[in-house]
Amino acid sequence: MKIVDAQVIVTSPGRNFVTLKITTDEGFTGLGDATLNGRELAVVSYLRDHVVPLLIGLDPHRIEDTWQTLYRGAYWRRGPVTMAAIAAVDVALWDIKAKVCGQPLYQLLGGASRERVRTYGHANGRDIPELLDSVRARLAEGYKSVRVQTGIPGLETVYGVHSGTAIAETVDGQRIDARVRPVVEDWDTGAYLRHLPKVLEAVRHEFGPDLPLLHDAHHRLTPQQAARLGKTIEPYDLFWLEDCTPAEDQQGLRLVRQHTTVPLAIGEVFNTVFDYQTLIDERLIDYVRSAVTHFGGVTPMHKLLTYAAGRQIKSAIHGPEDISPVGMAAAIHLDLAIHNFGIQEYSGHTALTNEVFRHSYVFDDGYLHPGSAPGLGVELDEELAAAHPYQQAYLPMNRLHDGTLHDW
Ligand code: GCO
Ligand code: MG
Repeated sequence: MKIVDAQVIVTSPGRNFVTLKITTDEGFTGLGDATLNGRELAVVSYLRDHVVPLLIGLDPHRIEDTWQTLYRGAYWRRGPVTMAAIAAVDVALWDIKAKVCGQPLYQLLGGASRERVRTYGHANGRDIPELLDSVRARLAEGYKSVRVQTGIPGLETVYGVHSGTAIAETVDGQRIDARVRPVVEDWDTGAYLRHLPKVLEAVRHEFGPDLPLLHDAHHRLTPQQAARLGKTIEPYDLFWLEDCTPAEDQQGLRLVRQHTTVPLAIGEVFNTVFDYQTLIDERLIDYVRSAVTHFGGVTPMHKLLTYAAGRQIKSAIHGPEDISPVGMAAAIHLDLAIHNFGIQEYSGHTALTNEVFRHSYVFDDGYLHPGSAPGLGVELDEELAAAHPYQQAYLPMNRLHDGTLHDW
């Protein structure tokens, strides 16, 4: 079998998604998610200009060799743009292979290790009462585990509790991309460290000790601050504290680990196993958080999770809304198959996104299942995708009161 075509499709049914569609001479097609939030078109160019020409004529069954060709063959390695592009190819080839076998992808990854995939959802509130309402809403949707984020007194807009990505405005049907600028949020670490324990106390008081609670610090603390926070919030029994420090500082986690038993999750900005080496070898984290789509695909994620399993570290594949249903499907197949599964982040997508990307995976009573369709189980409606073209968009940024740029 040969690859005869590879198209990069950009669509914005509410937010931007980049999809690679590979077609073979026998009529099989495979999809891969190449979305990199806020830097989408860099991946589009990487694929169209540098990767697609190399794919034409290759045997789609040679997934490992194609992966190595794209990773080692470029000489320049790693980085989010490169690894998002390679991931899209890898996932599309797995989709094709599984379709050729007539099996859902998880069957090729060893088959199901569980009946269903547990998830956590996001609860956000500008203040504590609003957060409690949001937790109630997630529980009513079926979620059994909830990530809690709130506003902080004295700060206008904070991660998790804002209007989100800045998107191009439309005036009289014309997009005015040039005016798009990142939303700037504000930050005060002291206020956060004082406020978060009160938030967790209120949530525990309202919902009792059994509800698994998660919290994302989004890279904002120094190791010393994270160590102090970990100690303070131990009584509230978090399922995990996520990205407590800037993730690329692997050694920083040693200090955090020495001072607190709060479980730690890290890795959504990582692209390769090398970003995890110290963290896994020294057991400095409990959950690996990479997205299949930013980590080079199913092939390296499977290797990473096997490596992590040797240190009793579990999976927690990144699954916010900026991972398309194609990327979500890849994650859910892996979740079902691997032994050291931890939890799957799942925010769902808008109805329109689910129309553009029709998928076999289902969310039911707080659990996901990939379904039984061959391959990933996702079909792209290209006409509907084309009706919702790319919109320039940026992730927010974050500044202290004096104007200093802080980690977002
Ligand atoms: C998460 C993440 C996201 C990221 C987003 C950036 O834990 O889900 O932190 O909310 O901020 O994916 O594009
Ligand atoms: Mg996060």
